[in-house]
Amino acid sequence: MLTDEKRKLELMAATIRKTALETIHTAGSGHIGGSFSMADIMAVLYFKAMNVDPKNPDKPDRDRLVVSKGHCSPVTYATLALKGFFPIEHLKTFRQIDSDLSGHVEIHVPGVDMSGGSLGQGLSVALGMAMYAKANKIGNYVHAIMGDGEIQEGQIWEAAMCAGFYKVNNLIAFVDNNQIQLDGRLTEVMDPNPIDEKFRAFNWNVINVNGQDVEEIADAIDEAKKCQDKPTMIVAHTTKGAGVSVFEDTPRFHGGQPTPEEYEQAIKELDDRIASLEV
Ligand SMILES: Cc1ncc(C[n+]2csc(CCOP(=O)(O)OP(=O)(O)O)c2C)c(N)n1
Repeated sequence: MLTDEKRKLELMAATIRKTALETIHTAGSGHIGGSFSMADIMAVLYFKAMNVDPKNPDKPDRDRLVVSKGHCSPVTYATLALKGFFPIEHLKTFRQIDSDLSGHVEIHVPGVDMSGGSLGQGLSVALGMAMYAKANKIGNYVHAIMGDGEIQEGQIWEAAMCAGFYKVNNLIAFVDNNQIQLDGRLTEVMDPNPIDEKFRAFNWNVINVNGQDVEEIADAIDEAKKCQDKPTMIVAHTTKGAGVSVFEDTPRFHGGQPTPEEYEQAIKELDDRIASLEV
């Protein structure tokens, strides 16, 4: 990847984080930790990899993304707004009564391909979309992003078995492996690691990446598209709350809110990062 492209994607990831945090702050609620850990994946998907058109959000041959960890609506809505699916100003209505931007991703928001919130269902939905696309020779890719706590759900493994058996190679999934779920650390609750070996056993093409490295993420997606006979699982090794020191690897920021001082510090860190990446 050219240095300038990498810088632009990093700038986008930092801008997505800041926009998501401001959105949560205005609402007074929302999930910071899991939004921040997947921000780099979102930057690469929407600003490099995915064939989508904000002016024509329903075009039939578009690539799809199922945000299976549907509580991460802040990062999803921030990304879609920055991409131009709806005005950034609209984010101020997040989680307000009568707003379409609710706390979990909703399909009626322009650019959203599937509603989420009840964890464990997204891989099955993405698999269905991918199989439909293959059967109808649409030629697009279907992506899904799951949490590492989420994959404790049994339905994930039924979809994993089916996708591997039927060689659904237009399915590109991610696990945001940030090691923290709602109740604390995976190792204290029920650890699904090693995730790569499990998906490999289900006949998936598995790629491990640093999920905070836009170049590694982009390379893995390119590699996934070359694989002709398997679905791809990109195990993204991430840090919950990545990008702001006070949020990083801290279970409290799964759904908890920063103090006013922590918020100011977070915005300052993100502003500094953005300034360092702007030319
Ligand atoms: C079926 C279901 N059970 C429980 C919840 C409540 N819940 C919301 S987020 C969450 C933790 C998810 O952890 P993880 O998948 O690791 O997400 P991340 O850390 O990336 O935010 C839980 C249990 C839910 N949304 N759906």
